[in-house]
Amino acid sequence: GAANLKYTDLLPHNDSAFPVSKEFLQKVVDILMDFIRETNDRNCKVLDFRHPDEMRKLLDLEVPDKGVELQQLIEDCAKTLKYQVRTGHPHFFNQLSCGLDLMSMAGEWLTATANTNMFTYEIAPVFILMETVVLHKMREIIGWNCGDSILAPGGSISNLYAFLAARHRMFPGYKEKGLHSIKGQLVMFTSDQCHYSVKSCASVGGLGTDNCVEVPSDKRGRMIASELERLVIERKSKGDIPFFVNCTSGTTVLGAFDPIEDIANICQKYKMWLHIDAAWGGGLLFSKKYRHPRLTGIERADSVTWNPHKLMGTLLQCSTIHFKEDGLLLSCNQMSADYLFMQDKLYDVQYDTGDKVIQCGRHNDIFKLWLQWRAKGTDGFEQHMDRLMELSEYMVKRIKEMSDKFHLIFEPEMVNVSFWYVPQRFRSVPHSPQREKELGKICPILKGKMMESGTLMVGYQPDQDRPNFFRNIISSAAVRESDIDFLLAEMDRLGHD
Ligand code: ABU
Repeated sequence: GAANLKYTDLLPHNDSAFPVSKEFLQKVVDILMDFIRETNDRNCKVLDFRHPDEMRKLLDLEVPDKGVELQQLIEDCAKTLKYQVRTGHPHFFNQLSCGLDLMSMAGEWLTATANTNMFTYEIAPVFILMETVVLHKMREIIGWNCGDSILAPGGSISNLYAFLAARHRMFPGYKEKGLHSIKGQLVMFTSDQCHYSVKSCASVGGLGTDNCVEVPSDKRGRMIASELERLVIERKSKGDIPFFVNCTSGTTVLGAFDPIEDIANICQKYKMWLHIDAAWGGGLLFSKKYRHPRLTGIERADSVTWNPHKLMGTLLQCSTIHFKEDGLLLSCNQMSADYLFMQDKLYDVQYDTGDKVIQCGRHNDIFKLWLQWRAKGTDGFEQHMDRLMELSEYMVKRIKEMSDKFHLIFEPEMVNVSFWYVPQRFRSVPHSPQREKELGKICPILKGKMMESGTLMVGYQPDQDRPNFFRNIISSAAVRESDIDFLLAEMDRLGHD
């Protein structure tokens, strides 16, 4: 047993410790298995919510001067997962990333054991080659037979890579000379529904957020292309330099798709870089049924962000950024650190991909995606997308059938279903801005009840046009029609006057 044993009884501290190390790790695996079983058990709760003060008292989080015994560490592992929200539970609809794909998880376990860094072929040969193959395949699905790509730590950083490459393409001198090499004010454009990381590019990249112009969107959250052109002309007439447009394919809240073709025409006319943030909606590229018209024209983009950790269900985190032009990522970001990226190595150093990014250390996010893709095949991803959309359509249908209890905001373009719960006292009241205001007040109260009961998690938020409303996400392979029925019944049970 693990009693009285400490980490010094494990490998590599004790050469004959393989049996003890194996026993310890198997106990950890048992805890993981319990978590996986409970995650997939509809009779288990999604979470055991505690307020931070209470949680702090339930846990011993101190990092001591003298290390604790293995037995205690095993208990620590179990307790940590006990209070973790089960994001793979079929009744977790709260984030864009839901679900627990076991193949991808197996990949993550192997990745952790290999424990390597993704900057050079020298120390990650198989993983670097996998990255090359998978990213090439993703570019083909976008519609390119050329280009370059990289895995980045999240969609926000992927978007930043696009911004940096766009500026480098237009002003290659910026890398050496900095801000003063650009005579004029650079301006970028994005819809008022875009992910906040786009605005952050303007801040981080030295433009200032005032020079990230928010283009109005229509009632369904899609950028109004004529407004984009009007704002580009307006900024040009002031002497500014419009250079970058972010077009969102799958907005965070409403799941809206900006009109790519119209935006691409404007980018072409005014010689601006077209970036498509398909972090969320990119998965629909797999689907012959749903790809068009949502992503029609995506191949006209200069760069595309696409996060497998969202619709594709790859374990967190797994984000990709793709460029139509090869060589740009390297020339933009290369620093040629001569302790890492020596040019006289025994192999072809173009595989030392770490010099293409602004990070040094880079986590291995490819193996879990590669293994998952091997298991599902491209066809499996297509079926997954079609199923998620089918379930969303089912939810919309059920909400419409229960229109006394739920108010659908509009028919969504993807798996974001936006609605209000209507308690008894508002059911006979005609819909109006005042009623919306009242329904909005109910969202945080009902969400609080969901978390306290631990049976369900659905997100809510306000937007420019509405007070709080619920945004339900179906991106988990665990969800079935009966889970949607449960969701609506449970909201009604918890929300009842
Ligand atoms: N854009 C990050 C994901 C946000 C969400 O899960 O709602």
